[in-house]
Amino acid sequence: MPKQRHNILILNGPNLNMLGSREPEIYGIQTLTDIANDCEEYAGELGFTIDFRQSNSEGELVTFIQQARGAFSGLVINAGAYTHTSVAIHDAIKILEIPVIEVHLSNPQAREAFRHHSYISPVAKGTICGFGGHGYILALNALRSLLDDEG
Ligand code: DHK
Repeated sequence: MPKQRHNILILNGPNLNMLGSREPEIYGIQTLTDIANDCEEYAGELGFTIDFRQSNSEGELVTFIQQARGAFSGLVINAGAYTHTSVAIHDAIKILEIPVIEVHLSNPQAREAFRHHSYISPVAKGTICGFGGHGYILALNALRSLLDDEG
């Protein structure tokens, strides 16, 4: 039976537009465009349509999350450094009634202490970290099974 199609929003926070040249030993050599292209291709196989966005602005990310209500069935978010600081993004996600998967390219738990706390984790269904750009693909897979289970 064909899977039900869903719209998925993928949000990327500050400095993720610099991937490829930004600390490649930590974040890898893929650019954000490479990751977006991989997601686009894989989403097609899963029966998803994706909207892949990046912003350096906390307020803009909050607005994107607010606008996701009614327009998307799932959210994948790498909030970048706002992960560790943003009560505003935490609150915006709390209002959303769709599954949210938190993604990080690196493993923040294996890095500096200030990266160990996430404001996103308590309002996410789950977190995927440490697998570079492949984490986004894992997150799309997680959303596919969550949405299938919802029926
Ligand atoms: C990305 C960032 O920009 C950092 O501020 C986070 C995260 C980790 C990542 O690994 O994708 O601490």
